[in-house]
Amino acid sequence: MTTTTHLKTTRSEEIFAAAQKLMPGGVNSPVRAFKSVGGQPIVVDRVKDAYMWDVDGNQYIDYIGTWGPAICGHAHPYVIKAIQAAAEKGTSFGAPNYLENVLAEMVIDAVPSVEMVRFVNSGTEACMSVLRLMRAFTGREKIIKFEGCYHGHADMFLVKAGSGVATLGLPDSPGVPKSTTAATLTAPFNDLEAVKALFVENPGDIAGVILEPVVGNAGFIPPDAGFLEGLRELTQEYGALLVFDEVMTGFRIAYGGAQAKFGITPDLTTLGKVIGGGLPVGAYGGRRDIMQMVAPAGPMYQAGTLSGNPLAMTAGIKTLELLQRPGTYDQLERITKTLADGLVQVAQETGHAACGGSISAMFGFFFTAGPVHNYEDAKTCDLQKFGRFHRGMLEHGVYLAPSQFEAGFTSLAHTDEDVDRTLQAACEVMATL
Ligand code: HOZ
Repeated sequence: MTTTTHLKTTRSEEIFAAAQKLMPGGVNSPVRAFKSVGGQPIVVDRVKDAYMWDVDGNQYIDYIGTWGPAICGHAHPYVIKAIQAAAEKGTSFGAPNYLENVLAEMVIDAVPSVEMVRFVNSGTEACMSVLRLMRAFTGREKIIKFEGCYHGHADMFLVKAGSGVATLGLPDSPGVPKSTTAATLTAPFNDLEAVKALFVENPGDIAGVILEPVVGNAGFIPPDAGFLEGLRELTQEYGALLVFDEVMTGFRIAYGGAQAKFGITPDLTTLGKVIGGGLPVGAYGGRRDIMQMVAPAGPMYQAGTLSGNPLAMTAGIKTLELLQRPGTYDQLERITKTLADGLVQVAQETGHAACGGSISAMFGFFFTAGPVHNYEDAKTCDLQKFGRFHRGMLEHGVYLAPSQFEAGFTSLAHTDEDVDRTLQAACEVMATL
C-alpha cells in the first residue's frame, strides 16, 4: 500500500489496518478502498457543507457528497434539526406513518413518470424490485441493460456492470448463477441499432429496457441526441417497458430528474440517494396500472421492515424542500460547469489528453481525448494517470471519487472559491503527472 508523502495519515493508516482484519478489504463498499487509484484511503471523521475532515485533521473539498445524497451540502442544519426532532418520536414504526404520504406526494409531483411509489431502503433494492415488477407486469423474462450501467448488486444486474465492478475490473461475480443472468441482455450505451437487434432476435421475450439516462457508474456519460427518444419508441413498438434508473440523476440533474430534463417519460423509475437526504432510502414508481401489481394491491411480492421509516422520510422531505427554493438548479449548473470545463481546460493546457462534461450537479472527467459515448470508450482512459492525479488532488485537499468509472457530485454548499481552489490544485497536480 502506497503511503502518501505530504498528508499526515498516521491515524487513517492505523484505523484502516485494523479495519482490514474486521471487514473484507477494510470497507463496507468496495470503491472506498481506493484499490484502483492506489494509496491509503483516508478515514473520515466528519463532514459539513462542501467539506470533509479525516481522522488526522486534514480538510478536503468533497466532490463525492456521500455518492450523491449531499446535494444541499453535508449536515445541513434544516435537515439535521428535523431528523433530531423525528428521532424523539421513535426511529422506526414498521407501520404506516404520515411522513410516507408527504414524501410520496413530493416524488409524484416532481417526477413525470411516477403516479404511485413504493419506498425501499437502497438503490439496489429499488432496482431489484423494479425488475421483478417489469417481469410480473409483462409476463416476459428477458431484460436489456447497458454495458457499464450499474443498477445495484442484485444477481441479475451483475453483467457488464459499472461502478465497483468496473473499478475492480471484475468481468462477472462468482456466486451469480448463470441461469440468473441468462435473461439479462446487454448493449452498448448510446447504440440504438444494438437495442433494436436484440428486440428483433428475441421477439415477444423482452420485458423491458433499464438504463441510467445519464450514466454515472462508468464515469459520466450523457445520452446522445435522440438516444432516449429512440428507446422510448422501440420499447413502445415491441410492447416492452422503459425503466429509468434515476438513483443518481433523480432530483440531481433537475428536480424532476433526467426524464424532466430530457422530456422523455419512462414507464417506471427507480430513485435513491437524494430522496433519502443522507439516510438509507430507495424508491420505485411509475404508471399506476403497473404499480397496482405490487403487493398488497396486487400479487407481486416485495416488503421491508425499515421501508418508509420516519427518520429517512424526514431527511428526504427536508432535502426536497431545500431543493425547491428558487435558483437551486441554476446555481448547481453554473458551479458544476465551471468546475468540469475547468478541469478539461487545465488538463489540455498541461499537455494531457482529456475530456469531460457536466449536467447540473453531476460531472465527469476522463484522461482520454474522447469523446466518450459508452463504456468501451471510457475504458480507453489512462487509469494509471488518473490514480496519480487522484492522489495528488487528495494531497492538495480535494476529495474526488477514487475511480475513473464514477461520476462526481457537487452541492449547493460548493462556492466559487472552492472551485477556484480545486482548479488551482488540478493545475499544480497535472503539471507533475
Ligand atoms: N456504488 C457506489 C457508487 N456508484 C459506491 C457506494 C459507496 O462506496 O458508498
